[in-house]
Amino acid sequence: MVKKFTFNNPIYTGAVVADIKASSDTLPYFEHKNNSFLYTMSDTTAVYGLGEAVRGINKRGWIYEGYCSDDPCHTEDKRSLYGAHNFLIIDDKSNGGDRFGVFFDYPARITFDIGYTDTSTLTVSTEKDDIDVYIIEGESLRKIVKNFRSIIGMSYIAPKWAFGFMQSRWSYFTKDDVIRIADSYKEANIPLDAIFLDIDYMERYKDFTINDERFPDFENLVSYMKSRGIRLVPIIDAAVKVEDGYDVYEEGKAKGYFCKDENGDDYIVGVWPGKTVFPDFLNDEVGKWFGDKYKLLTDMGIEGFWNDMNEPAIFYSEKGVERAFEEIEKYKQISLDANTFFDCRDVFAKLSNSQEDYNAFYHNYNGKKYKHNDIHNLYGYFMTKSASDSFARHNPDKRTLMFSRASYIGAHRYGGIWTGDNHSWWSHILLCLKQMPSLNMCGFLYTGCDMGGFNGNCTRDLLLRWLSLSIFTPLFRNHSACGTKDQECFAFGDTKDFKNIVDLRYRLVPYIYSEYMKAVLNNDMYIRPLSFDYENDEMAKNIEDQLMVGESIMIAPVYTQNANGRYVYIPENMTQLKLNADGTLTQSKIEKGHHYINVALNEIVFFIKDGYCVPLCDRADNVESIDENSIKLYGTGKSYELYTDDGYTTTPTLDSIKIIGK
Ligand code: MIG
Repeated sequence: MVKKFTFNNPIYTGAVVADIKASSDTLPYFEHKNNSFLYTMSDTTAVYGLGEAVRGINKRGWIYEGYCSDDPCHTEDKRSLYGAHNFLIIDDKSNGGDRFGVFFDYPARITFDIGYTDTSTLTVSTEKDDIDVYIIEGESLRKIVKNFRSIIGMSYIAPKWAFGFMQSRWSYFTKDDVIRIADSYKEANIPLDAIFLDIDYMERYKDFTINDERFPDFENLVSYMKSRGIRLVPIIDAAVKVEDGYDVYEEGKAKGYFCKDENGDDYIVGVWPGKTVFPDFLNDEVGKWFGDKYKLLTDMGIEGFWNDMNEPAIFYSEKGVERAFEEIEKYKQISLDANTFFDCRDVFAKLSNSQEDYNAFYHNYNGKKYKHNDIHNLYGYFMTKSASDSFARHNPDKRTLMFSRASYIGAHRYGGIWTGDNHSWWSHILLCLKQMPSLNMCGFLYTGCDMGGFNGNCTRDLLLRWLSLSIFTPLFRNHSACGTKDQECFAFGDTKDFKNIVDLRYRLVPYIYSEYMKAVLNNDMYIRPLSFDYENDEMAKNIEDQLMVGESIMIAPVYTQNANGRYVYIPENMTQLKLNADGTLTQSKIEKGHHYINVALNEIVFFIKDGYCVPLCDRADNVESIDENSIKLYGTGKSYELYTDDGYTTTPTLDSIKIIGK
């Protein structure tokens, strides 16, 4: 089912956990020459995968990179975002052609030219020819994913409360802000499970510190909020502030735990705290040390974290700034024309996330020195691993929420991811929709986007429509950047419509959690493109704005401004479930074929496959207070296999499934 082909001396990434011997056969499907792998596609070949990337679910026609990048503008011209997810499925089966999965295990920059330079050629290239390539076969698209997932290990499991609604903002600056958010949701009677703390909860952006002035008696705040059923989730940034007297910095410096420049000095870069250093997460001892620091916060009652800036993001480096000033001097000597003016203007802009910097510091990984750029894509992954290993050491019986911005395949075992700094744009509802199934292929199941959009200003209609997708993603978080318009569900006047929709999410939590857990435990996909469920349906194959969610549901969110509804393709007879403006649900039959479905802003429509059921419970104020006895089954099936557990166990099994009948 899976074959491994090793070229020269690849760097070990830990992405694959199964013990697979390298095959002595020649690599099938591809022609291998000059650090490149070439595959010839037919006109009908579809190419799936690449996890968190822009553009279509079928990735054909563009050039992508596996290179973790802090890029806050997710437009179609981008080649990579925060994750490097080098898994593809090539499919031309329904036309009698090939079908196989392929994973390129390579921790540095890798390019996927998928019919961009030449329409019929897929070219995968790396700088060095040291790489492990895995070819994965399977009887169906879904089976190929399962076979791949079985070699990369089981996906991270979030605690059940993290399936509730979560509110974030950069930043809630004070304790009073946090309480105000909770009160406002309470007043609107909108359920809420968590409030996020962004970098301003810290003292001068120093990891593992708390600003006592703005968050006095933090531990009490944590337990007070928990008594109200709401968890606080603080952010942790990758870089550590350079500051005498700051224990994390001083300990790390004394022990030589930070990444070094070529002379062996700590490599200093600028991120939020100003001058910072990078903990060398790839070194086990450093990972353990940094991971143990999370205990400072878990000891105060914190049960979840998000890891940020771990591509790692670099605003500037000390050396880069020196070089830039020298360059600027040159411009002072000449009389600027248009071209030299733009060059001059860019001198500082070019400093951020520069290749010079990524080539200028080193890691100590498995006892060997590596230039950062040679293992670039492992950095965020090992930060997440260091946190997750620490949770397992200190809190082995309870899950801790962990999700990261940067990732590589392998990181899916240690945490979820969110898709980073999107915009409050209509097109970004659709971007999120397309990212979800591709991420599931690569093992990232606990995932979602910043609902409402991170950058830019959100409007009432946009947030309502965004909810119609996000209520189905495991990570269900509203987050927004500093300086943007308030984006909480109570920030747009009347809250009733938001309440009905968020209530529906809670009514769906038994289903969402159950389907997510089954997907994790079976190495399966929670969210799928239609083509994965209806392989022989030529129409379904190219539908990229509808998704399958779990075993029973198909969604078709409205994602365009001013629309009264949308066209939906129904691939087989289904039950249509509609959330009405008054919060009630209406069930009706809908036949296979094309339909225009009216969906007002304050309504949600989704579909249940024939012969299947969806369990819906009563609304609840938070996940913990969901009453499973209130579950009723919708759809034409007779029963539903409900997975249920205490929401915390770290040893879940499929034995926790009970069959509930109508
Ligand atoms: O340079 O911590 O993606 O979610 O709010 C921006 C501030 C740093 C980027 C994250 C975003 C977060 C923000 N961070």
